[in-house]
Amino acid sequence: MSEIAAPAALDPRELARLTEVARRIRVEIVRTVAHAKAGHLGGPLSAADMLAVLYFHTLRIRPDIPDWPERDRLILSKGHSSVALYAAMALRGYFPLEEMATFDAVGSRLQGHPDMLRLPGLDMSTGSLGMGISAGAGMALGARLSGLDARTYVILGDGECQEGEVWEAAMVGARHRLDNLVAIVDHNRLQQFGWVASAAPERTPHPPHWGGELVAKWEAFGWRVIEVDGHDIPAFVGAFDAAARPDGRPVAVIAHTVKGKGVSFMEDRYYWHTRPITPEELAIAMQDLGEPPGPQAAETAGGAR
Ligand SMILES: Cc1ncc(C[n+]2csc(CCOP(=O)(O)OP(=O)(O)O)c2C)c(N)n1
Ligand SMILES: [Mg+2]
Repeated sequence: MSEIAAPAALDPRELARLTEVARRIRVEIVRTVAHAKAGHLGGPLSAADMLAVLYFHTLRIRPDIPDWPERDRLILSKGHSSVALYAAMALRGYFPLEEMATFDAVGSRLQGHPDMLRLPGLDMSTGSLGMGISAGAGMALGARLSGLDARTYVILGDGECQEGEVWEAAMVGARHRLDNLVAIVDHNRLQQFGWVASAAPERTPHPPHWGGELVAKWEAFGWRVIEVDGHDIPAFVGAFDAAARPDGRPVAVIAHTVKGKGVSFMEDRYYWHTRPITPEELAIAMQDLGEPPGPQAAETAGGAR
């Protein structure tokens, strides 16, 4: 039986702070992809709230010492959502926010997919889907063998969970009772070209809602499963607090999310997985995200790389 995360009783000021961080992550995602004229939007936007809670509340990290040995580890296994990770890291102080303007450019530390050899603070290079959870299992095992109480968090896409390697790692996690390992599945029910019935009813043989399938799979592989509304910040805090109370099993947090969350015309539309955004669309997106139009937004829209 999966658990449903009980919302944490957050101080209203802390809730307001985390909510604002998530909003700013979304603004940076859209602005950065518009400026770069390349990049992903749907997946980064669906992961903004989990990243805000992780980087600003849950993770034990020191941005001033990115390789601090006792830090918690975070792997963005769905590496195509790098722009969301970079936004969270910049806001948290790993590097100047202005550097976001170099996203995906030749020579930048902010590559289209995370490169740990370039950017301090990245625990793993990702982009080839299915691999992050294996690295995470190794890190969790390593932490235990080294006597560190660091925790390892891995963010996966739901489409990514079709990769066989995910389930090989899941078996390893259960076999070694890695209860310091937390997989977070961004369950937005879409991948690159659709999936659910609403995306292409005539083409998809899948049931219209397959949420139960992923819960049942992680449980069948011996993991403790916690379900959460992936855009509910107190519920996320509650889920991560619960995950930090070990019971001998690795934890899968199944986060029910909306792809493109926060931008009206992107929500639940698979074709916003990756797509250039026009200046007109950028203006609407900024309005949706409660960002006042400013010179920076206008400049960004037309800016060359
Ligand atoms: C091994 C591998 N196959 C294919 C791709 C290309 N690809 C990038 S994103 C994506 C869809 C991922 O969907 P999902 O995991 O659901 O991510 P999200 O919805 O959060 O964007 C695909 C197929 C890849 N990066 N790696
Ligand atoms: Mg998905």
